[in-house]
Amino acid sequence: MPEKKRVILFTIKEEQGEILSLIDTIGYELVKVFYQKRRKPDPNYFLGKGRFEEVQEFLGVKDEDEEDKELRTIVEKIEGKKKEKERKKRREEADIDAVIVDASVRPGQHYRLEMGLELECIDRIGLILSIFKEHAHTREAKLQVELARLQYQLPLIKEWVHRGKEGEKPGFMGGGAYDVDVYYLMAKRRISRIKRMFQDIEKDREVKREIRRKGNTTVVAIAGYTNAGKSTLLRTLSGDDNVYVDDKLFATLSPVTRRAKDRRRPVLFTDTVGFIDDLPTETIEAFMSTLEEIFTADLVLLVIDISDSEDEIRRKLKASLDILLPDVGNDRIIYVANKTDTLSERGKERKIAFVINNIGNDTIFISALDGDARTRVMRKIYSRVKKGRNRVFIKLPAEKEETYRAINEIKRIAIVSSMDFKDERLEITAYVLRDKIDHLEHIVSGLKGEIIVFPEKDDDVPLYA
Ligand SMILES: Nc1nc2c(ncn2[C@@H]2O[C@H](COP(=O)(O)OP(=O)(O)OP(=O)(O)O)[C@@H](O)[C@H]2O)c(=O)[nH]1
Ligand SMILES: [Mg+2]
Repeated sequence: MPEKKRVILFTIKEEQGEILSLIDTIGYELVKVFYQKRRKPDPNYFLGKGRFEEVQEFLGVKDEDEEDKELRTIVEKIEGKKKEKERKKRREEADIDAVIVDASVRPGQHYRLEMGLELECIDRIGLILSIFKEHAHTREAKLQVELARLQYQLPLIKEWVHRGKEGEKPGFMGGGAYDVDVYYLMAKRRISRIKRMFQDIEKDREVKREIRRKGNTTVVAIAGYTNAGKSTLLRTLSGDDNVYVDDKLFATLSPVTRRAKDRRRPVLFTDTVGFIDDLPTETIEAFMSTLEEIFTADLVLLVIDISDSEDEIRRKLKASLDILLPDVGNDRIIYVANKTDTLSERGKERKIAFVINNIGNDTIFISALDGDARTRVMRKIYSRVKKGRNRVFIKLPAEKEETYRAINEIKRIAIVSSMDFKDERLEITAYVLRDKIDHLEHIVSGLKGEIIVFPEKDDDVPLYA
């Protein structure tokens, strides 16, 4: 666990639930919230100058203007001493370690906040990255987080290099073990090294993906905003209670893959890192190899927490689609409205209507805690998988050895839904992609079997009886 910091919060957002959850997740103690209603943050101090001075007062830190003022008379000098004493007392009482800012803070602002408040300044992304760091357990996740942190720090370090104030920063880089410019160069070198390592990891993944495809397994990624219930859904779909679930943000960092509970069903589910608003592209890029799992999946379950307010649902959906849609066609997304169990009888109808109007009538409604979710999700997956596939009925001579070799081949190019022996014949029902029909017919005729290809039908009957 990181040290339990005592923090104050700067925000201009009325909605504070998410930042409070982030602070709670990392385990900091929130002492006071400084909220100011304004459209845009102040370019210098984030909050307006007046409000900022109030904070300095609260913290008992010196106001620079006052410091510069020359105290002339004896009375002024005594007053000044008294004030300084009071400040010191306030500073000790408040005992604050850091200021959290619920926004992305620019390097200049970051510098001014740290200097003006004599505190470490942690903005929204910095906070998210600290949580990532705590939750990163695999080697890959650790590298990803390190890369994201370094990329995030670079412009901030640059600001310090620029201002030439090494060693004065209260929190940054844990007290300045290195010269700022040396650190800057080291960070740059480390970034390129990690990027190179990722290229190797990515190659390895590609090979694994290729193997899965050859095995004709449907790969379904579970994506969605953080805390939407993705891992809970993976538990239900796979029947594996060891999948880690937690009411914290970013409980899952590295992808986790499990087979569908019913082993006859060739479906693999991959749970992925959650999305969140306002992540800068460099941070998202650091997690690209994780996101690749989503982008290359056959289908994506986009999990939406519908216990949230309508505004929150809209905001989170937009954040999710901003990441997904450039790389995943909408036809590959299955929208899953989760946590229906949290809705009251009265609220339910309204929420369902809202989801249907805003997300689409193809959305499935589930509670990931309920076993019924599995049937619903599976049904939907199969109806999507069948799109673009034709049902075929095949009869093969059962006694031939070649038949058994052919079965493997058929499984590679089609989804087999049933296989039975009847009158010395093997009867197979399968779903095959249109462009693979010729190949299948070729295999069957080679064995002197029979094949019937049914026209494609868009029904919702589960593939497996
Ligand atoms: N009531 C209710 N709670 C749920 C449901 N699904 C998930 N939860 C709870 O929501 C919280 C988050 O669940 P997770 O499955 O860890 O969510 P996640 O999307 O994997 O979250 P991250 O990995 O942190 O991004 C946990 O406390 C779950 O128990 C649901 O259908 N109903
Ligand atoms: Mg999770």
